Amino acid sequence: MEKGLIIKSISGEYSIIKKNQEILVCKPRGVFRYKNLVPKVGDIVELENNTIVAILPRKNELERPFIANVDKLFLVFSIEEPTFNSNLLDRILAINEYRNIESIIIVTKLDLLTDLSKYEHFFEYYKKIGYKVFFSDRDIEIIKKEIKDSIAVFAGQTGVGKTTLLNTISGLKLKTSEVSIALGRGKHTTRHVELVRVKDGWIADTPGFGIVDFHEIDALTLSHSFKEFFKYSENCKFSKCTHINEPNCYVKKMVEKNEIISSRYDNYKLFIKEIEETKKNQY
Ligand SMILES: Nc1nc2c(ncn2[C@@H]2O[C@H](COP(=O)(O)OP(=O)(O)O)[C@@H](O)[C@H]2O)c(=O)[nH]1
Ligand SMILES: [Mg+2]
Ligand SMILES: [Zn+2]
Repeated sequence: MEKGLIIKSISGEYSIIKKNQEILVCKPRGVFRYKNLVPKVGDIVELENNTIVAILPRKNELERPFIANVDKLFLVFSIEEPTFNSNLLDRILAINEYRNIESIIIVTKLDLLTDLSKYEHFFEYYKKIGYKVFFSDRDIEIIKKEIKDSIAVFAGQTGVGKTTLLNTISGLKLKTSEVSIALGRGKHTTRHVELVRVKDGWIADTPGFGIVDFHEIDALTLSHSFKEFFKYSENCKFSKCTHINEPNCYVKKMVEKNEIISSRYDNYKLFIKEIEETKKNQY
C-alpha cells in the first residue's frame, strides 16, 4: 500500500507527498464522509488509485489550527508590537502541557527595545524550568535544527513576526503584514494550513494559538500543567494541594523565596479563578 503525508488541504482536496517526493492531489474515499472522518494536514495516509483510503493513527491533533501529528509547537511572542503578554504565554504553556505537546518559545522584535536585561532575566526562568527559549535575532540556525525531521507549527498573535521568521528560515518570500494592518481590525484570520519544507522537516505558519481557555481543565490538572509547581508539589502538605489557600504549601514558599517568578504564580491564580468561575456558570 502506498503511503504519504498530507501537506496541504484546499476544499476537500489534499496535496500528499510520497516517500519518493512525488506530490499528488487526492480526495478521500467517499465512505469517509459517512464515518465523519476528515483527513488533516500532518496525517499519514494510505493511498489507492490516487484516493485516500485510510488515515494512520494520530499521535495528537489540534482543532485550531486543523492539524495532526504535531511534534513541536513554536510559540512566537514579540516584545513589542504587540506588547509581550505573560498571561498568554503561561496560559498556552499550561494548555500544551495538558495536551502533551512540546512548546518551544521564540521571542521576536528584540530590536525594538533598548534595555533587554529585564526580559533576559525573565526568559532565563523559563529555560530553568525546562522550556527551550530562542531569540529570532540570533538563534535562526538552532531553530532550523529543531525543525529537522519534525512537523512543527508556528503559532502566535497576528503581527508578532511568524511569517517573517518562516521566510528567514525557509528562504521563501511569503507575504508579511504591515504592523498597522496586522494589529488592526478587519484582517481575516484564515484557517488555511499548509506545511512548508524546511531542511528535512515541515513547518506550518498559523494565526493565533487555537484554544486559549481552560474549559477541559480543572484546578488540580492546571496545577500539574505548571511544570515546576508539579515538581515542588511533592513537598506540599496535601497531595492534592492547588497552592492557593492550603497550609504548608511548598509552592507558595518557593514564590516567597523568589524561586518561582511571581508573574507566573499571579497568572496561575488568575487561571484558577477563571476555572472556578466557569464551573459556577455551568450549574
Ligand atoms: N522591528 C521588527 N519588526 C519585525 C520583526 N519581525 C517582523 N517584523 C515586522 O512585523 C510585521 C508583522 O510581521 P509578520 O511576519 O507578518 O507577522 P505575523 O502576523 O506573525 O505573520 C511586519 O511589518 C514585519 O516586518 C522584528 O524582529 N523586528
Ligand atoms: Mg503571517
Ligand atoms: Zn501547594
